[in-house]
Amino acid sequence: MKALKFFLRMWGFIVGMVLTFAALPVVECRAQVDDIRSAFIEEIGEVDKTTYVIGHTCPDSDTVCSAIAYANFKQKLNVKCEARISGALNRESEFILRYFDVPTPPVLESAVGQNVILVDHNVASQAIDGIDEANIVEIVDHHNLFGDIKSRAPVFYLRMPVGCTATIVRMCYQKNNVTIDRKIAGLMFAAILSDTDNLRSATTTNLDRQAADELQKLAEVADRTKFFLDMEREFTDYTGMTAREILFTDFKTFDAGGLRCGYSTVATLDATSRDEMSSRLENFMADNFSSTGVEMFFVKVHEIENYTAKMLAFGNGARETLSAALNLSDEFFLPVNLPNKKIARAISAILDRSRAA
Ligand SMILES: [Mn+2]
Repeated sequence: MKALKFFLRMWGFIVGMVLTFAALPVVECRAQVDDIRSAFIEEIGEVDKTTYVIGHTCPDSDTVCSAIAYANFKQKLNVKCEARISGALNRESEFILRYFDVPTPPVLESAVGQNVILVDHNVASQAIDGIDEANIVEIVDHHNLFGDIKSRAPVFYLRMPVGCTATIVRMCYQKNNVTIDRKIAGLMFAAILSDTDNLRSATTTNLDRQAADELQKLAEVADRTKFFLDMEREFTDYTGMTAREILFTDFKTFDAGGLRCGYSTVATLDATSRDEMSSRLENFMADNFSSTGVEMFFVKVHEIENYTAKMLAFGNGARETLSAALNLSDEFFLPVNLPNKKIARAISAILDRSRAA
């Protein structure tokens, strides 16, 4: 009897909590979004002007798809919004838009004097030209805070530590009871798979998984992994590109231990193409390393099917540095594809230490 009473009491409590927390954010979030936005737009006197939703430069699929999906969300709340891109789409994004039959948004050359909502970035160096002279209305992002973007008035800033901006955008639809159309669901689904490497990256959260599950159903995609591999087949198609072009497609530099280092990521489809690509890049570097402009050059050639990677290192002491940084065997094989940031940090730590010694 006592147990039953306790059970009923707990049950009532749980139902009460669920109802409260399910209902509250819907009402509050909607009020917050609309109030903050209209107050800001009124303050800058541009109620009738279109706001452009735009992602970072060198657009990837999350940046493009989240811009389209968030613009669509705002349109459904009767806000004058349109998606824009900062430049040419990569092959993966082209595949996604083609697959779901969504037109490519126009390019926005300059943000000067425009009302903009930034998605998938929060640093000026990744934003389109003229961001300092734009009216930033909102930021929706999932990256570390760097804080060098300045706004002219208080902005609605939605930032969550999840694997993909599209996961946050999907939450906005959900919290505001806005229905998601099949095509838009497809874009967000694809963006999540792209940013989280098919839900396998270390950045993947349960929210990303839940979002991907729901969006997959709405998008009517039967097989998640098959769709992901079809999408990546386009992305890893380096046909017609020189080894140099491949090395500089996804390339960043960083300084550590007084040395200028380069870091490149190359994606391949399976273990065979990973090894072929590694040999090709090694052959190229044997003759051309000196023309890359860095003192150490690290390359991660990962493969998408089993999520492994092979590391390459070029330059004086680069192999020893990498070996110490990642505790690697001679083949420089990574049984699980590690995040680039983690690898770069480990390399930096070794170089800084050896300089200090
Ligand atoms: Mn992203």
